[in-house]
Amino acid sequence: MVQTHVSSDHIRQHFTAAMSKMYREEVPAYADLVDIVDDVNSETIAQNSEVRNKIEAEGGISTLNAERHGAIRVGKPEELHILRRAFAVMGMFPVGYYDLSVAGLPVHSTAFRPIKADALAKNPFRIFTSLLRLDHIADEKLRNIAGDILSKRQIVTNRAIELIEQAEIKSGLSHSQAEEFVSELLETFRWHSKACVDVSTYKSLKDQHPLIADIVSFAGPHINHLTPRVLDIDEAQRRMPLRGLNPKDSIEGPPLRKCPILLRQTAFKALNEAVKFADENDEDTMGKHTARFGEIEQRGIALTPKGRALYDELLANAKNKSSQTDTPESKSYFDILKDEFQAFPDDWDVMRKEGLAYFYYQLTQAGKVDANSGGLRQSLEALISDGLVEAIPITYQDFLPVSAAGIFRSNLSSNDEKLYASDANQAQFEEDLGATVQDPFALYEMQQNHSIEKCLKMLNPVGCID
Ligand code: OOG
Ligand code: NI
Repeated sequence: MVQTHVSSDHIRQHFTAAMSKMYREEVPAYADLVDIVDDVNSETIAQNSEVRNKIEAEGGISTLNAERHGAIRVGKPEELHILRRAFAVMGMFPVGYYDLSVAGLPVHSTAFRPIKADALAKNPFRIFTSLLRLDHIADEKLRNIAGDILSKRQIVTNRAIELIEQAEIKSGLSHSQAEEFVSELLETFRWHSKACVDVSTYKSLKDQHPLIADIVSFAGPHINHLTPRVLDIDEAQRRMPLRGLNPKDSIEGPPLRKCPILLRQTAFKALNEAVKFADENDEDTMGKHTARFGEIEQRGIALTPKGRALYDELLANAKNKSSQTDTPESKSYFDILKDEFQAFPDDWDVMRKEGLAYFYYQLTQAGKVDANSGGLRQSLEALISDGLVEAIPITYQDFLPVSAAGIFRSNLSSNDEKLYASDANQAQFEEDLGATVQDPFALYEMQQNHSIEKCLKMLNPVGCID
């Protein structure tokens, strides 16, 4: 009997909704953040018809409301490997390598996400996934203890593994298998209020680095935050304290602009939660662990390597200046950032002509009429200025290492903004992952180039043009 498969997009949608429900139940403060986002989004849509039309075109409010990303931290190569296979069932593939050793964090990361434009449009859910680098634990004895603890755990249920194998062999899952897969996989990301280490081991791991304690002390890689999309991140940041949430000091990423670039994100700081250590039996001896928080994001256009280099330079300047002028009467980080970014053109046309950002090209209504009459011979620029082709910004789908470090830091109660020597090891990461990570720039460039080819082919069915 031929079984019909559900699409990987459908499984991802289902998984996103299930994760959202679980996390709102586990972390009530996160449910409050979602309320703020819902309010800000509906107010923005009501006040701004341009935004309203854009959201409608993107699939309406239910597409808008689905979470955009989450994050987990795994402890050993086998865990990264099996999760890569699990995410593939949902059409999520590793894109980008993030070396967080430069921020003094003992992890390196990738983001599992959909690749194709139509899959991203349906549901762009990404999981930022970090792998612990055991070799970054300086104390040899502790390194061995951590390695031992991790070697004993299995983070994916046996049934989930069977279903992953099924999906790989049969190139998909049936409807009921997909439902079972999502509910089995959810177990991997669930919170465990009972640690699998005793208090003293926890303390030594935490002394080494709080991130190590978070990764090693529990039975699995609990989801540590989810991130919905907000249409006005500055307003949502302002509202957090009014709802009793404690936001991080500043929004990560570029300043507010007319033409948004890359990714702006902020979070409320991680909660101090009760956990029971392995050697504590008495209800009164609950310990504390800080790990889980809620985040919001607002995305802009994807930048080319040239645009990204400019972004990195301006951001580094702003960070340097603000650390030098730390007096009460000095300018705020936000003002310094805004000043620095004056040097980044805030105009789609200029950004496009200077090759700073990626665009998707399509025929305008007039272009379609012309295509039918045939015989055009013009360059892309001429077609744009004649109103036959239009350039639409391509949304950035990835993450930013400096921002990610800021998010990690604010949730590990660490103010260490020092830069450390890079210890990138993408080859090792890919070996552990069992696959290569895709280059985000190459994906955007391919999308842009395909769109140009398609326009030119439609306008010049037989001819060649420059
Ligand atoms: C991941 C932090 C990075 C982001 O949005 O940049 C991240 C973590 O805390 O595990 O999620
Ligand atoms: Ni995040």
